[in-house]
Amino acid sequence: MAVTLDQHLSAGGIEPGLARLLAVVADACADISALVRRGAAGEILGALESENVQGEVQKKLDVISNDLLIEACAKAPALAGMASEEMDTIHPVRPVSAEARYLLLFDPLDGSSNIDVNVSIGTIFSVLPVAADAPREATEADFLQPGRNQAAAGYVVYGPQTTLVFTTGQGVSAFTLDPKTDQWLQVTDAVAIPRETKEFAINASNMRHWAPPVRGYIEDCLAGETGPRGKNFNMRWVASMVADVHRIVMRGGVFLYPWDAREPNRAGKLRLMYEANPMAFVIEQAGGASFDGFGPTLDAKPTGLHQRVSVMLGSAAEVERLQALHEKALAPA
Ligand code: AHM
Ligand code: MG
Repeated sequence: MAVTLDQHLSAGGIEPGLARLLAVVADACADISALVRRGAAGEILGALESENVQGEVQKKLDVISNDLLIEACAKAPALAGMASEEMDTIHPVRPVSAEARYLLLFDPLDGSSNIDVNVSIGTIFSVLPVAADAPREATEADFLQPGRNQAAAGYVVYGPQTTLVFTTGQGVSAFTLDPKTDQWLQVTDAVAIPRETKEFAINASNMRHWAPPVRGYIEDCLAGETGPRGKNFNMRWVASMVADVHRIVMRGGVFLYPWDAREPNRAGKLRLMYEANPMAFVIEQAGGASFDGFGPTLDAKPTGLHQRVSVMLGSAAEVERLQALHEKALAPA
């Protein structure tokens, strides 16, 4: 018999307040999964077709998922506040106290441009600790902690199966949602990303805008077995970070959404606090690595809730190679 998420969370080893919070997040994601599937059956996609404005309906589902998470997670006694891709400012829940000692950040529906074409999408979440000498409301400054501080992080991919993957800093566990019983059943509690890979994920349509180290890295991969890498590479790009990262978590690979010259003042497309950091925590805990163009993603010092960042993560050997190429480019001639 497979271990259920409830059994896993109550087995000890995870602080009880955090365990309860993770259970609540998982329940909310099970509800989002049901909502996503109803969309595929016509209720949500139908509205999209009638309006013919993809952005509006995607936004509608983004907002519904956001509201669902906000309402469900507020019930977790250990939660002092939330922040989301869908909200400009933070959402305090209850005063920070010895009990209410966590903050939750999430992207409620990542890859939402894929909903109307029935391609995998997901939810990404990050849990940070917070403390106070006397009860007080959480502030935005409380959220601006390096990813290294995360108490837990993970994602749910709404694909052919709904799968939850998370870490509390003691390795990575994966659970699949059984649609017959609505229970999360453990797939593994020892996710391990192979160090070596022959697969990369990047939106190659941006190639002409990439910085030299990224361009050089991909050119070497594309050169195949007669090139400097001496092996042929495969490429995948789902355009849902959750789906691309999940593939890497399961079989290795490297994911890149780097800075590019389209908008030189923008650090990247993806967000540090609720996309890059939680994924970097999962990837590192599974034996992979993550790099933001300067150093490990988890060491970046955040300056804003919605700040963007360059993302390179996955199999350690590839991330180390990318880091070396960046260091070489910066080195004095
Ligand atoms: P979103 O949070 O608005 O859904 O955007 C993030 C998504 C990622 O899931 C994905 O990796 C990326 O955007 C795809 O971007 P592009 O369409 O430029 O390839
Ligand atoms: Mg997103």
